[in-house]
Amino acid sequence: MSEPPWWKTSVVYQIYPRSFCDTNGDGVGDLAGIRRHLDHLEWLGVDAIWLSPFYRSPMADFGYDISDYCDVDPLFGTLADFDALVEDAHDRGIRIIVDWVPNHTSDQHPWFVESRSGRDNPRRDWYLWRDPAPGGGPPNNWVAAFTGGPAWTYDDATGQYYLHSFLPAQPDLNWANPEVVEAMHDVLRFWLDRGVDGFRVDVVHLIGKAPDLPDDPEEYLPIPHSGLNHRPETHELLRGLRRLLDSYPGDRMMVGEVYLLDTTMVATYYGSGDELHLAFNFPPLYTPWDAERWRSQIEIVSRELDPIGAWPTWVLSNHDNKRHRTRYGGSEARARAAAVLLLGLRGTPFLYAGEELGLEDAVVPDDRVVDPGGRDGCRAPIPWEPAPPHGWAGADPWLPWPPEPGTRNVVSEREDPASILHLYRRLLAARRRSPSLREGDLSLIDAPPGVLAWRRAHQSGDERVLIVNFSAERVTMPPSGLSGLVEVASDGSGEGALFTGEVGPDQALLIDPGATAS
Ligand code: TEU
Ligand code: CA
Repeated sequence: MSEPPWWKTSVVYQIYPRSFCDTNGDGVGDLAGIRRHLDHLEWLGVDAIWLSPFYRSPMADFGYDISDYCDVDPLFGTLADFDALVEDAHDRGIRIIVDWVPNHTSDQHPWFVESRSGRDNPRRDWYLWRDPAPGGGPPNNWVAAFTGGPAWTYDDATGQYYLHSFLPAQPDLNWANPEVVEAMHDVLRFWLDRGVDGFRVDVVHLIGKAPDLPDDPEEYLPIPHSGLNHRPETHELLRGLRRLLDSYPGDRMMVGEVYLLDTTMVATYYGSGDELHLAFNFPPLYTPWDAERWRSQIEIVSRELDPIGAWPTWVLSNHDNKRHRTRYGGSEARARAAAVLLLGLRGTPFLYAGEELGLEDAVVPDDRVVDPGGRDGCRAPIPWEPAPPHGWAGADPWLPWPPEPGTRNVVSEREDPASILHLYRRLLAARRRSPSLREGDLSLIDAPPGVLAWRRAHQSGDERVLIVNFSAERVTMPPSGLSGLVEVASDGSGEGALFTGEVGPDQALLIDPGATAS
């Protein structure tokens, strides 16, 4: 029986570097701040870290607009800081996944500066330049994310438009040009040679484009750049990337951000085991706190992914969306139950830094809004200590603190065994103990309305049962002979005792059916 690859059994922790910890007093988190807090991540028990971009960038999209893929922005530190971080993380058994943004560069990237310098420039074709439509105006009807305006900007000097699926400061690369493919493969080699374990690949479904760039059908227009989606060209490019990763030793992986809100489409990006190792599947992230809606998401994922041998991923929060505690109405009890849900499902869970503290979004006053996409609230700084400046280096952080930093911070919650932070730690420890939680099958079991229950089973015989009460009522599970010990309870109550059959309002339980009271 062969061991599954690490990325199937890992819990991944996403760090947005700007918001994690500032060590030099400029109000922006840095690589040294991440390194300083590796002990927190080791204590928590995560297996891998995904770092959002720390590359050289003019920061029009806070690092998702890259002007040098192979260097660290001075705001975050140096390549030496990065190497030290990788080494320290690896010493603690924590893997490093870096963000890679293949669809677009910054307009300040030397490639684009050259490309726009003249129609005859050898790099002209590295980006997507087109003449105005007959009669003037943009070449097609595509709409850009964030602005909602045309995905094309006119360049006076050369009399053509360039394509940008996001901000005008983020021109799309032309992946139909083999020189672009080779240059971007070189970027991957640069980081693979530095020892990274994998890549989180930004909007990877957008890299292949229809050669004639046809208009989007009218019904797609409200969804930015949807007409570019789901191109056969992308799948061919992904197979090339996969071959590159597979040529390195040590199970290097890529998890793709396939921002298509349709699991059937997302599934195709796994190929036949020759494209993405993992793909984000966002419909669950956009599913409200509702048992029936979640049941349906779990069924869809099993139906679409299991038959093709694709391993699921689960995400409740990230740097692009309101934190799930905030989305689910703000109750900590629900955030706790959501932790049991996320860590009890079949697949690789992704935690977003701060969710282990039960953070809510910051309230960002109008005069402190900085993100063109309105995503500042979830990017609030992480409070490490009770007293201001909460373990940051002094200067006001670039965004306001999330609510209640004086109590909702790492030091205070570590001191309190009843905190949500300790709940996350117990759940991560339970996953490490249990092959069924890490890699077992999932089958839904009978539960009262408003409640989801499922069994995880591993070929070794190891089993766990999970029950999540989405409702505000106390419920009794059907008398199906379900017994065992409560291993983890979202509110901490009754852990180590026999399961009584009762589940409290907003409560979630992890039960070990094989265990008996000692
Ligand atoms: O996000 C892709 C994406 O589609 C989102 O921008 C989404 O439309 C929006 O956030 C919904 O609120 C990725 C990155 O995660 C994001 O941070 C970048 O801004 C974007 O790509 C461009 O690189
Ligand atoms: Ca700093």
